[in-house]
Amino acid sequence: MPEAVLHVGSGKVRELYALDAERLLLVASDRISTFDVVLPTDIPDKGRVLTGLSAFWFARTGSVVPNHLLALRDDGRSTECKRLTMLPIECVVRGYLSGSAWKDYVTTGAVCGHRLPPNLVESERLAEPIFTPATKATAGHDENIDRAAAVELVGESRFDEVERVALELYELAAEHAQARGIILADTKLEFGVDGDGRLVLADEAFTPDSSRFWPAQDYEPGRPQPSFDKQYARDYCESIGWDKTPPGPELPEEIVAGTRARYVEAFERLTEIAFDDYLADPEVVLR
Ligand code: Q0Z
Repeated sequence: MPEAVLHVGSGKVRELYALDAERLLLVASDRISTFDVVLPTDIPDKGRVLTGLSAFWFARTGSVVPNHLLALRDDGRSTECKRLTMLPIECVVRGYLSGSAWKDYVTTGAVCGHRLPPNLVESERLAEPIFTPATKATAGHDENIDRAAAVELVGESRFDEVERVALELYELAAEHAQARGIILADTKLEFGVDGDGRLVLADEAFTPDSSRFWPAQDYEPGRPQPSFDKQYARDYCESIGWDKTPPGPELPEEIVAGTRARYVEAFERLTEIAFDDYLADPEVVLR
């Protein structure tokens, strides 16, 4: 637990605290959610893997856009962040047709106003990545919105800026991941604005909780893809006939170990840093 600080928010698997007027502390837990339900069993070090990956990406994208990272704490799961005014949209970039985009495409032939070619199949790679913003739902799921709706929320010039920056960040990360056997199918980025009106990348970036990570060797368009990190847990939950309503099932130890190993494998493949080296000194991801 952090020092005496105000708890200012909870995500499903993360907590946010106020350090002072300018700084927040973002703490990633070891909780895992699947089928939108947080399971009662933790995955040891999951929060450290996600925190380390996010910091790794912040350190490598600073030339594209500034980010909120101020410091990485020794526990490996807490980051001190610059406090921003967050934009009221989720900035999603998709290189592959999956999830809600696949559903929208089947129904309408378009995703967030991007009309796509006919006869695409589920999980197909898109000719060009697309920016597909969504509203931030306080309850239930985010809703995909088109350019006009997003411009209503952030203004035209800010929209054009976040679209350009989000696409550039995705291309950089997806190319890095592809070269290491991981398809970054899509990603959700969050941006804020600092006191000088500058756009700043915030929250977490290019983690398996904010992105779809697919093992490249198993990629086969025309069906949903296995998740790099959560597939063992999902398969287990389905194998026991869980109806996907809360509470979720406890995970047996072999499923926990297999899932932890996949998170660590994603970290090591993407960063080329041994996870034990990260545990010994989290700042290795910043160098
Ligand atoms: C992020 C969230 C939660 C984790 C607010 N740098 C920032 N400045 C201002 N606000 C935020 C950030 Cl990151 C901010 N969230 C989402 C909630 C745990 C992230 F409970 N909310």
